[in-house]
Amino acid sequence: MPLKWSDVTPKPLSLNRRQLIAGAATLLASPALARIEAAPSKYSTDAEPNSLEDISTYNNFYEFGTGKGDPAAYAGGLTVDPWSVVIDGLVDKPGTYDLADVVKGQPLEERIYRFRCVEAWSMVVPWIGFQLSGLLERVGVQPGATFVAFETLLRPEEMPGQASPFIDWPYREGLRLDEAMHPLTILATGLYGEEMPKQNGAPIRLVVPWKYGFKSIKSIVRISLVDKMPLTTWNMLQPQEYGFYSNVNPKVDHPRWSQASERPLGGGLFAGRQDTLMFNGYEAEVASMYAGQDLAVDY
Ligand SMILES: Nc1nc2c(c(=O)[nH]1)N[C@H]1C(S)=C(S)[C@@H](COP(=O)(O)O)O[C@H]1N2
Ligand SMILES: [Mo]
Repeated sequence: MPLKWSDVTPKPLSLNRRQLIAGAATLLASPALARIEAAPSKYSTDAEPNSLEDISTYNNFYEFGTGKGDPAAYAGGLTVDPWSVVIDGLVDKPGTYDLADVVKGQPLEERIYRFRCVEAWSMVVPWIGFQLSGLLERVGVQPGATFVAFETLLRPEEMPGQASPFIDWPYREGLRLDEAMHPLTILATGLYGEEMPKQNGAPIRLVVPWKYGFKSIKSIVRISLVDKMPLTTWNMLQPQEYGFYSNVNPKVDHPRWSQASERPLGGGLFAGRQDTLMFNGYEAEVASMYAGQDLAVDY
């Protein structure tokens, strides 16, 4: 019987949740992006989730700066309602969809996933979301499509980090179609039973738990079905360091550091490192997709 988030919620959460709700002026007017009663999923890990404090104050979201505290400090000014997502390319029903329309009819679940950043820290997050496959089926993927490309919002007025030319904005990511259709791949609209904190990628972000964190693109405004491997932000910046696949793999080191172990966040001063698991612990579910590929080459 998997633990529910409410059973394991650490103390500091109650305060933070109240602050979040108080700050979420859009909560009442917007569609039900997160529900406390979202069904728990059989895909959840039984690891104990990190606190909301950890999850929402130590972030990578370069649109708001490169410091781990920058997203929590500066994402508050991001307008997430109204929000629309362009779905285009090789689909039967291309269009500009209102967020409510993207979410409509997709069964929201709570999915507790371990999240492993390429920088060798990890945390466990109780996401609220739905399978990307459900949305792709609804818009109708055409036979020629082989990859899915994603883009984040480009809005320098609200995203101060976009003033930096270091990244060729907007942030982009991609998945092979079979990866996108995998039941572990979700679009998340919340966490800890509430709407997504802006610093975590409100109002809708990808979560791909067997890949390094940077594949899980935040604040998505475009999903394109394409027939070629798309450009991705970190691969464009440092192709020798960040490949297209970026599957969590303790046996394939980053050129500048080992990927064999990780530091779980929030474990306190005396928490040790732990071994990183192949595919971040999701090997039984996903390894077959890479049969016949050399994962040291396709990193
Ligand atoms: N648009 C966008 N998405 C992004 C990033 C980013 O800088 N911009 N950072 C990525 C990286 S490196 C990580 S580790 C995760 C962090 O997600 P979290 O802050 O919710 O833990 O988001 C990923 N998605
Ligand atoms: Mo990351």
